[in-house]
Amino acid sequence: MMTDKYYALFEEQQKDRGINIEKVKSKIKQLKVETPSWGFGDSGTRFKVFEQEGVPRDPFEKFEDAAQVHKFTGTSPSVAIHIPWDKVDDYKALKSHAESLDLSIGAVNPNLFQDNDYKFGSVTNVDKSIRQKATDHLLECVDIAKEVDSKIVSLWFADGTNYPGQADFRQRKKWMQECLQTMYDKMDSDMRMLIEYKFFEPAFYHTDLADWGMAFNMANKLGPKAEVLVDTGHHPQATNIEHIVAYLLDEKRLGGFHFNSRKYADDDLIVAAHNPHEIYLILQQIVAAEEDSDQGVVSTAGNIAYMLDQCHNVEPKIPAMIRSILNVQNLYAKACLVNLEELKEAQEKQDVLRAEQAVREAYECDVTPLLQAVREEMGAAVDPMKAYQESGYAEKILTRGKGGASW
Ligand code: PSV
Ligand code: MN
Ligand code: MN
Repeated sequence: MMTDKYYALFEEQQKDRGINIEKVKSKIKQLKVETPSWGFGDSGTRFKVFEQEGVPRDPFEKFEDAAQVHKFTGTSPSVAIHIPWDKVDDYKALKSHAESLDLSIGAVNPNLFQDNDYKFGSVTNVDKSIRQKATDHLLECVDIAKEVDSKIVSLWFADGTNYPGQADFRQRKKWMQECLQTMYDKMDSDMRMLIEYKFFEPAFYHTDLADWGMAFNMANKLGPKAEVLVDTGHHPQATNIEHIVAYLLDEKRLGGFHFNSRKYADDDLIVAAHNPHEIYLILQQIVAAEEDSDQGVVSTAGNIAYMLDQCHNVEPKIPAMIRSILNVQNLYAKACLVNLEELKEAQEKQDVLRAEQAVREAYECDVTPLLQAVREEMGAAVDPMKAYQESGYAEKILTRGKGGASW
């Protein structure tokens, strides 16, 4: 088989570079990336939601579509849910449905932004009864997580203001902490609260958790069950995200990722479509942390919840998810090919060019034969995109018609 010929050559080249290829293969097999239920439904911009044919009509069908992504990639065994978008009468039934499809329910995401009451904030609202309503929803999500055996509740807040003087920053900070503490106290000891930050939108003057430092500080104040979630689309242009990632790893407070790509703002596009090198450098920091001498850093890196947070507005959703998973896997594989000893040596000698070369060289490797071999060994499709496209599933779901679930 052609694949074998190319793989044999690849293996030889990597051995010559001092790479332990069996270790790399086992790391790639362990990489799992969660898909978001909302990425399978119809979505759009504030200008228009374009309805696609065959979109899932309820949470159960979203899981059926997500199962296709996992079936062909072998790399996305869990699905994040968003409440109330995925509200069902019987969460145990949703859990069994997921399991029957070889999936599990991943992070539970509360929604504190789509209710009229939240016009001026949720957990930061000046009105105590609205803060209480927001807290009750957070507690409801902890209960749902317990019911479906999910260990993660993932928080993103739209809270913020549009004008100077609109609200009291310090007061809002205290209210947010108070609400989150109530939620934190209700979580089991093995549960995790992931705190996401974003510097703008929908609020344009200030947001209450504007950056990683604020999320990190909040997590620290709450306790060890709280960690930071890095959404790759939530930074000002030119932010060095890999540095933030390394810092949070070292502080043992990096909980997870929302992967997506963007060109201008929080565009929620297919991860690595625009920024493959940025995602690579982030993953490279993680791979390096996996080899740290501090076991705390190693276990933080090993517990990262990798998730996609994307909306597919004009492209078909299932293949867009497959593409995204493959992109992350591809860049993670490249990151595993950095010769860390060589890099360390170059850093110690302050050899700038050799250090940069060590990081760049791995990025430039074509990992196609490696990934094909890994997929074959995992029992996944060697070419997941092609296999999905030939499976007939896309045609089958057209009977659902238009007007499926939307966010
Ligand atoms: C809004 O910015 C957002 O994209 C956040 O990234 C959340 O994680 C996501 O929506 C789901 O609520
Ligand atoms: Mn996000
Ligand atoms: Mn976002």
